[in-house]
Amino acid sequence: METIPNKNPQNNKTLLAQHIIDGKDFADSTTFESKNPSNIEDVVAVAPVAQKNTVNQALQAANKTKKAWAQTPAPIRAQIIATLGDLVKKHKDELAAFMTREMGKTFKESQGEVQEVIDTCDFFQSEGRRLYGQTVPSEMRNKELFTYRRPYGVVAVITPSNFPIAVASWKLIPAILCGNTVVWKSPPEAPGIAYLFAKLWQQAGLPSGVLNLIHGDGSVGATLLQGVEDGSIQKVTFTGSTRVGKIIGEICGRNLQTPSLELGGKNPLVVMDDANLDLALEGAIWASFGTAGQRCTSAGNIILHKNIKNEFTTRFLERAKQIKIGNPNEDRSVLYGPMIDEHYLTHFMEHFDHAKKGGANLLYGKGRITKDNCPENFSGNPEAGYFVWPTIWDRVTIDQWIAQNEVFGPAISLIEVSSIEEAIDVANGTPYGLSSAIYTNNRMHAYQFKSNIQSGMCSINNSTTGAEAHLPFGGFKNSGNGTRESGIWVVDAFTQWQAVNDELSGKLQLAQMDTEFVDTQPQSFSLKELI
Ligand code: UN1
Repeated sequence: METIPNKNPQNNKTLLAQHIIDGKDFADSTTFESKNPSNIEDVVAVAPVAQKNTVNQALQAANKTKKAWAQTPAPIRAQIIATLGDLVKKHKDELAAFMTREMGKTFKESQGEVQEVIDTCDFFQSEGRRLYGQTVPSEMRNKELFTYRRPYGVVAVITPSNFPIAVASWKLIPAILCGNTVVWKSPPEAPGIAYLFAKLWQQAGLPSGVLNLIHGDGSVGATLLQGVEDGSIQKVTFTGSTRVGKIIGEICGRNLQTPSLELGGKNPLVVMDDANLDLALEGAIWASFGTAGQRCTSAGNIILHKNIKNEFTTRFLERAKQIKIGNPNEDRSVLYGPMIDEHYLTHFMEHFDHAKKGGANLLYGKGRITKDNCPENFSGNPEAGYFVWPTIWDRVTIDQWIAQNEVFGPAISLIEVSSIEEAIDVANGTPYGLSSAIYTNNRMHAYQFKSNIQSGMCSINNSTTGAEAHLPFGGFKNSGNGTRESGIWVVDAFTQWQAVNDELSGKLQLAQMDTEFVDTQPQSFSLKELI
């Protein structure tokens, strides 16, 4: 692997993260830098921007390989996933440290993310020995019926930077295990870790052309999606914004394809007056501010029963003031690090105006952290990266801008309600439906919440974040299009059912017409005569 000298203070190297096409590193005329968001002088990786011709070469490699890969027995395909899991385990801490450096989440969270990849490998290495179909009885004699899961062909994978390898692994591992080949466009803020992950796939013995990696921004994604129009892509899987998800849905829809879309969220966290408040506070702080709010499962609205609203607000504010923010590469005790990239920072800063115009009251938060605008226990140099204050909006109502829009940063709104029924209505009052949570010690409240909340994932006495890798992940309403990732459910996204009938009778037996049904003509028969 090539690295280039870097002038950054820690003397870290800069990784040359090329595309990988048909098993070979592949350069391009234009490149871009992936910078450490905690210290933007540190260039973590330099990556090429895929030109149209490069995208086409990646699609050609995936198309050339798809027949041979689909014919490779599933247990053999799965063996590569098992080896990949071993390799990722072996390099867990190196990958985690690199991830923290490239996109800014804490080291502990980066380790957790790498573990999510390992868990996904664990699950799918054995799925290669199942991928069950069914044997189904025929209505004819000497005829057999079967169902098989067949791969689609070439899958385009477009992934986000906030979970640069975990979310990618939710897509790549099952897609490849199911016998598809892939063109993966990495997120522009994390091409380095994507390249390292793709290298581990190569090391695990994945044949050339099965996984092709290209880099670039949304315009490269748009170029890639032209493959849906020209027939060189049979499936698209995307995690990102609802806005882009709708565009992808249109492209796929007019070509009669169903993409897998995991989109935005404005996740509600309800605290009832019968909750354990200590537990609720801990969960609320983590859900709102952990990962600097940059999870699609992060909490957006905290919905508080009026009887505990004041106490909760006071204690929540106290806790928020104590949060340690800073450079996670140098200090492993920070709760959260920087915004992933400059445009995440810009987007975060823009939310203040919208929220104020929408009528929300700013209880806490002072925007970007600088030398002169810095929380007391900040760790590191605030001006070296993209750090922001935790932000709390109070006296919010569900119709306000701040309650309706995903900020994708450490900003939370507090909404007061008077009953469980109102809490559920308010929780359901946004266009999204990804994740949700309720803190209560009343089993009936928990039951009412889980039965009526319009969200794909629901926590009881737990944070909105932290889904386990073998449960279905995905949302209701504008958070997705009904597809699910992870566990056994994702197999439906990457295989299509084929029904086979095998006629052994040596005759043409016409279904429905030559079937030897028992004569069921109504007879003049009355039960009465027997009684
Ligand atoms: C995401 O933010 O896109 O459930 C994924 C969670 C993580 C995955 C989040 N396991 O918070």
